[in-house]
Amino acid sequence: MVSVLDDGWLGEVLAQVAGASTLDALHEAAVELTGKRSALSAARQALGALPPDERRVRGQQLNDLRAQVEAALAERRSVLQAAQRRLRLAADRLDLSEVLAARAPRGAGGHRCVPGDGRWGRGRVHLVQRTRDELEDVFVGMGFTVADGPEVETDWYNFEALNMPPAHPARGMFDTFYLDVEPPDGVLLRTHTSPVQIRVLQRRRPPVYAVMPGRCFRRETPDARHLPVFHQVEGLVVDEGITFGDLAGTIESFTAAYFGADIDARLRPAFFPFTEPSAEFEVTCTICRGSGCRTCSHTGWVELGGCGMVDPAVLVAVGIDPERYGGFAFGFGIDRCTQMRHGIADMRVLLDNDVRILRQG
Ligand code: FA5
Repeated sequence: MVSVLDDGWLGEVLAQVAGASTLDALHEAAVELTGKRSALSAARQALGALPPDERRVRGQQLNDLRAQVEAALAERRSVLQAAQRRLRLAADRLDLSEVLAARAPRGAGGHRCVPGDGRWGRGRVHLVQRTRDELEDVFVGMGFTVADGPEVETDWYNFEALNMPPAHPARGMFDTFYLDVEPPDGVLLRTHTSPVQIRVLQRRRPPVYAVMPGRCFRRETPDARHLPVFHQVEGLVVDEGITFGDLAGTIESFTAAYFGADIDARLRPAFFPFTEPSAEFEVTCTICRGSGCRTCSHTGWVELGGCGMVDPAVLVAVGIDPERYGGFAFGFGIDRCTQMRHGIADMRVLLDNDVRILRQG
């Protein structure tokens, strides 16, 4: 090999670096070219024997050479690392269509059903998601817009702005998951979609006609009609001259559009701190057709949601003049709607991953 300070040395070294085809080979080249036993290090050690002037000039040349070699090594390293990352990503790629094809059941004639032949798909929309989409369509058809809000909420949005100050007894209606962050008990998983009413009213001025679907969380033991994680669709109308008749008419139109005309629905007086007057909205239990069963706790009716006229205190909390504007709000359980529409006796099956449920999506 030529000596470090010969003309051809740097060219040879750069070619060696460029020729390293793996990170291991590059590491070996780096040790050989810049390590303690390298020609560069030997040349630096030999500087001591030179007269001071010559030592300074040679020293500077050696520094420049080392810098160029190290830069070439670094550049080659990043090229090889990028190539290695690409290979790893390609190797880790999941081909889900193959998995589905391999697991596809055999059709009546013994042949494998293939994705896309109508008997086996690449995945389905879950029934609850489908219900959510259908409910959105119904309300969009009635002139509502769709909005959403965060699942992690502050106490103010979930309770206070909805007329439930700390220690208000109505908070007991909502068994809440609090998050362990500051301030204590100040951040929670929303227990209903009603806080999105507040967020919408902070963003928009009346007239407001909006629905707000989303996931909610409550510390509840699952049973035939309850899950700890479930979905609601909130509705909010704020405009001039809104009456309870508008609320009742909206719910009636929604029931007819979503469940069909032959299901009975009724409003029963109820209490919510953020609406006055308030009502619960129920439909005939579709499992027993009203005769009474375990699903409806033998009442013949299943509650789908709560509703009422927006309490003036809520409008004041977001700076809207309650003398001029009024409105109504409602919150339905999407899982409950799914349950009643599809005759599901126990809501827990929606979480079971039973293919008989999943295939209906
Ligand atoms: C509320 O959550 C109120 N925010 C509704 C409301 C909105 C009233 C606007 C007035 C104005 P409630 O806790 O009753 O109300 O729940 C409403 C619906 O959500 C219930 O009727 C039910 O359909 C559904 N729901 C409530 N908890 C669960 C649960 N654990 N599992 C499944 N669905 C549930």
